[in-house]
Amino acid sequence: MTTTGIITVEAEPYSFEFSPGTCALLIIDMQRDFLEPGGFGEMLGNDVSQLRRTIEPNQRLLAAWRAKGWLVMHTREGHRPDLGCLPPAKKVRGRAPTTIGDPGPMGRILVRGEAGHDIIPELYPQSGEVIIDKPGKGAFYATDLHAIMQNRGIRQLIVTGVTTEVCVNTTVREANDRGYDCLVLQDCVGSYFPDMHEAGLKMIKEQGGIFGWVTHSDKVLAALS
Ligand code: TIU
Repeated sequence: MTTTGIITVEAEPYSFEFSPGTCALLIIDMQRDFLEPGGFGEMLGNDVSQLRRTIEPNQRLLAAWRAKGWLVMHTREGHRPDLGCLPPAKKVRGRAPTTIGDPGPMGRILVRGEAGHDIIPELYPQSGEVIIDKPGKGAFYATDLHAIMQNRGIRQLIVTGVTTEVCVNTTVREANDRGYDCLVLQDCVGSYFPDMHEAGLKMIKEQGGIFGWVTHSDKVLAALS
């Protein structure tokens, strides 16, 4: 594992600096139900190609991060099979005919252990990588992510995954309030809605980086090489 020196990444609103060993890669909810044709996301009428464009850049970044031997963490949004951690408000929100916990195209929708809840094969976690199962949009709410980061001395996160304005934004805000720095990679995060993607990134980096930093994965790869 490479652990020496400060690494500087060109970013907005200004350079993001991190020390190897205290910065982790956090990949949010790259799950089959959100990304695959025939999954829950597409069933709701969403254009999954908007999310699928993030797969390749995530693969490149993940390979580079793994080659360094640095910490990788993956999250999955979902619920216990008995739905004990599914708030009734979340169950009924949207008034869709099929909702979380119901049988869907790839098993019960967003239920842990079902095929659709799992991470896409292209970015499948390797042994030793952390998997956080989260019941909410934010990765800190009702999970042990904060404890894991504290115990491993992680102070900064490079954040990728889906969707930009929902789970990525919520997680970055939660991280910011807990004192962590987040660098969000614009090509490695995606939304079903391009205008929401743009707004979601802008909200993070405006006002001097009120929630964090934004850049392209090429800038991280350049800094790592
Ligand atoms: N992971 C995540 O963002 N969950 C969502 O429900 N996103 C939507 O954009 N709906």
